[in-house]
Amino acid sequence: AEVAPGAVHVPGWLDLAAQHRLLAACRTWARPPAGLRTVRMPTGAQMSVRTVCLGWHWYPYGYARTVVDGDGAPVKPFPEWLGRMAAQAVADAYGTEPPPAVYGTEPEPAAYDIALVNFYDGHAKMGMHQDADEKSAAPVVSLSLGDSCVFRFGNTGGRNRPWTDVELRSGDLFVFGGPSRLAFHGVPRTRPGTGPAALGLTGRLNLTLRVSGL
Ligand code: MD3
Ligand code: FE
Repeated sequence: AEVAPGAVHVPGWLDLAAQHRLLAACRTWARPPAGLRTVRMPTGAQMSVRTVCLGWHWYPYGYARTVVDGDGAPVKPFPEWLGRMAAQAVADAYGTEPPPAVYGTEPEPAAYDIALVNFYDGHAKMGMHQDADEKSAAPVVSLSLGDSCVFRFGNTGGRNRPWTDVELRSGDLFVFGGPSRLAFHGVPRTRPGTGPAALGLTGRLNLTLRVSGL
């Protein structure tokens, strides 16, 4: 379903076996060095979500090759299979339509080279923000595992209304390209205990796959 121009939700894109494989990979990436960490904003506030990065390390606000705001270790590599998954996700979301025009130009096909894996416990949330630290307009690919959440998709003008609330469930794909690439968005709450019991995950994981343009 196209929620806004260039913002396409594909419920159940990953079957349970694929969710299991992706979760197993996330568990290995979460281990130190350069593992799961709590991000501290320049204001001093800590994010309630915990994050691990692949390919490039995101910190507020930029990308680095080492965990500059943590243990200093080199960021883990971005695996080729994850890049193929991102390209397939974009193709499946947009179908045979040409990719949406971005800021008045066509996006150049670029290789996905960043993953941000966010872990939400039952209390975690993410405030309304824009993802503007990438130097590429390529679509962002989002994959959800575990508990459902309320995903809030806003507008490009600011963090306030109008917005659309969408339920994201385990296995869902969401692709944000074209005019949606710079929309404000957030996660006001998760729904503890709603994930597939067979997955064996307490909480929620979200992977975003991105093109750094670096
Ligand atoms: C719209 N993650 O990592 S996924 C983030 O569920 C982030 O962890 C949320 O926002 C999460 O930055 C939301 C959906 C999402 C991700 C990236 C986007 C929506 C987006 C980038 C641009 C526009
Ligand atoms: Fe975001």
